[in-house]
Amino acid sequence: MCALVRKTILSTADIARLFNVTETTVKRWADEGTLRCQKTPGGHRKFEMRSVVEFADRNNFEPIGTLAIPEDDRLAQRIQVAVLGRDFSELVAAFVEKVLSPEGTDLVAFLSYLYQHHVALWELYDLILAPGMAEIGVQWKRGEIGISHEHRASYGILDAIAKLQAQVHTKPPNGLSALCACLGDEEHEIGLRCVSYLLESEGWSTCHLGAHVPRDAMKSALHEMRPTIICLSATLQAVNDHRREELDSICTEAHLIGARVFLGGGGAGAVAATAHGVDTFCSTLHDFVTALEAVERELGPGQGEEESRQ
Ligand code: B12
Repeated sequence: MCALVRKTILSTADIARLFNVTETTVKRWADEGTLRCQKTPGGHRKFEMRSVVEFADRNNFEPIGTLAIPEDDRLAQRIQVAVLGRDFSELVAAFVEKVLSPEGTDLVAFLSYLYQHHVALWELYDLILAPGMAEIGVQWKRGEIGISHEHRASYGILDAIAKLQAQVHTKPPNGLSALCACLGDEEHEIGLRCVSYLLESEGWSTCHLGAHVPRDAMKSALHEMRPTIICLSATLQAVNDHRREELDSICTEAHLIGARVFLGGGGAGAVAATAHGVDTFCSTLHDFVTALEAVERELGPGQGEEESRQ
């Protein structure tokens, strides 16, 4: 088993290193009950990563130290150095290695480690998952890996980001909502999943419809939910009449109920050239976060207070 998996359960020394405090302080936190722990039969305190994250959030503590990784784990050491230097190309290489490893079991621990060490959610998605999967696509095209590897990687990632989400810090609900779906016959759904999870972490409520949503189902979901925005993901660059017509009809329907349409993904640029109803194009989640902040400023919970002050 890889060291990063073992580190999901942390020791007193790990926590002390992580928050740059003494072990006595950590023991006090644990004994006071502010930091949840379990005791081994030998009396040693053990901490679950999740409790540590909750504790850090609750108390506004920045994990400024790093977790120790046993020296015999070459990949783990590379990751630790890369995280410290924010060397994303090295992290992408480590990600690809992990995703393609036959065990493939420690992806959650890897992502969780990065998240704990100040790699923001959008950075994880934009700067690691997207280029990592593009690299996997290249390896597949060159015949270096088989289709089973690509499928295993896709489902491994979907599973890992779902599990990571349980550890992600979520802002308080902002009263805004988003409907997320892939455009047309698009099967590439990982990017859309990233979009939904990011929205949730930003305090939005989401309805994730995924891929292959029949047009009628989309329409009824729109009317039922009346979301603030609709997020559509397009990866394929092909722009055919069917795709264009589908996009136009979603935009018309969305505007009828006052929802704004966001379109993103690798194929969004190609679709953009012919789409007229799309309100916002975002090729990255970094841009998406900025666009969401603008919507929140305009329609979010603080908006009324702002107006009454003026
Ligand atoms: C995994 C994969 C698959 C998997 C998808 C599994 C799944 N459950 O999603 C499977 C095997 C099903 C698949 C099928 C196909 N694939 Co494919 N696939 C890929 C691969 C390797 C990775 C895509 C991925 O998941 N990336 C990870 C995510 C995180 O990145 P992302 O999608 O870019 O999303 C990011 C941004 O774009 C953005 N984003 C995405 N959506 C949105 C939406 C909004 C609103 C916002 C704000 C942002 C946003 O946020 C994300 C984070 O940065 C790519 C290679 C590549 N270069 O991307 C090929 C690739 C996309 N596939 C390709 C092709 C051709 C196909 C097939 C046609 C193959 C075939 N002959 O059957 C089919 C198409 C099926 C269909 N109808 O859609 C081509 C597309 C070529 C093109 N330009 O049109 C690529 C580029 C491979 C290549 N180089 O040829 N594929």
